[in-house]
Amino acid sequence: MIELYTAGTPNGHKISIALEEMGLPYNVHALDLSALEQKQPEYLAINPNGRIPAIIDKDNDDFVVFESGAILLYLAEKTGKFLPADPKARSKVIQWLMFQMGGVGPMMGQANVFYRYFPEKIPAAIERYQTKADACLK
Ligand SMILES: N[C@@H](CCC(=O)N[C@@H](CS)C(=O)NCC(=O)O)C(=O)O
Repeated sequence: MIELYTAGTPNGHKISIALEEMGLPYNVHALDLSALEQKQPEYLAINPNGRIPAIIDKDNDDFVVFESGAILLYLAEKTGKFLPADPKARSKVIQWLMFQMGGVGPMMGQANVFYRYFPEKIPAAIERYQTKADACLK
């Protein structure tokens, strides 16, 4: 059984979708990010970066994985799904994963923060990250 520590955000959804598509059973531990449950010592023992998502694989010596890209790779290796053995096909999957993890994800995250949550409205920051996120997707 996989224990999934998550919240209703894009990085959380990535892992829920993967677990569903792979047909793996899992228990959800929903963290309240606004209550900073992700920064509590019990959770930092699972993910020292204090962010969701993270998993514990109870069927593999309680192995812990954090970082959504690392979790996707781990689950793909575990199930033999979505990560081909052929080097070229495997490389293509990893290229798109790196594209999402290193480009689209962080830029959209910053765009969201500056557009929705940051206490001040800073037009230059909003413009910069919206443009960067858009550029990643064009
Ligand atoms: N690179 C990390 C990013 C994780 C991340 O930013 N998670 C957000 C939710 S999508 C979070 O936990 N935010 C709460 C916080 O930063 O305290 C991953 O891909 O897992």
